[in-house]
Amino acid sequence: MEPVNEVNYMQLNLMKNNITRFMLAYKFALAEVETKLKILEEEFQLIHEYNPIEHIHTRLKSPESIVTKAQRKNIHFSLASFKEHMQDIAGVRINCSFNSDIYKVSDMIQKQQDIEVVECKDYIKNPKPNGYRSLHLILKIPVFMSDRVEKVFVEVQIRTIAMDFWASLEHKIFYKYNKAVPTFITKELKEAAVSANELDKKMENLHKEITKIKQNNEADESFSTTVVESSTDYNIPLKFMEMLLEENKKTTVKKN
Ligand code: 0O2
Repeated sequence: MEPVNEVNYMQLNLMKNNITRFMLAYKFALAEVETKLKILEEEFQLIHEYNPIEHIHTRLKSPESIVTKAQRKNIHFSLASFKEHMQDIAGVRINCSFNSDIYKVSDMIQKQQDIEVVECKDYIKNPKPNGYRSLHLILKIPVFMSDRVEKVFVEVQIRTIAMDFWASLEHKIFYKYNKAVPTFITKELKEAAVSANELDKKMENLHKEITKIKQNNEADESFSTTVVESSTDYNIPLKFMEMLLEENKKTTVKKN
């Protein structure tokens, strides 16, 4: 009996090591994507004085969820098969403030040369029948380890805060609910998704208007000059100075 137990123990240890190495590749891929996003965030902020990313959330699918999904999708039970057929073991969710930010962030990710974009599903242009809206990217990321380079899938979901609010609650409401959902509930849920979309549009319009106003103010301020008169500072905007120059020109012409 002794040797058999020993073999079982060794086999168990080997299996444990294999699972740990398998999961580590995804953990490292997530860390790589997170670092890439942080770099983009910081650089974009520096150049444009604006950050299109509100929040980044990463998650590693648990071994239990991997097994459940494999059973649900009829995926062969082996690590190699999970690696080939499961694209969301590593998942990143990016929340953006506005719709246009989603595409900016997606473009920045897709332009990275070491990232292979396997698939792009645009559920914003083509929402799911239940109202779900989000941009999904399936990426392949090279993970450099001590003895090998492994390319692993990472699923990136990019959406606005309003889309995320809807999706998180929808997920919570229907999680593990496999029975038929009453029609009035699906109808109301879809209406809620439409409202979230309206809110997104409204907030983005407000953002555009304020940006325009800010830019005009900045233009005025950047060319303004300060005049000190009787120890009081006056900020003279560019338009005011142009007007004075114009008046000055006219009076000079008249005199001549
Ligand atoms: P979980 O628990 O979030 O991981 P796949 O199931 O990934 O093999 P599919 O369904 O074609 O293939 O992929 P899709 O449509 O891109 O969906 C992948 C993930 O997007 C889901 O993962 C959800 O996280 C999210 N998602 C898709 N549709 C909906 C939806 O209607 N409502 C909500 N709340 N989330 C959605 P999982 O594994 O289904 O779930």
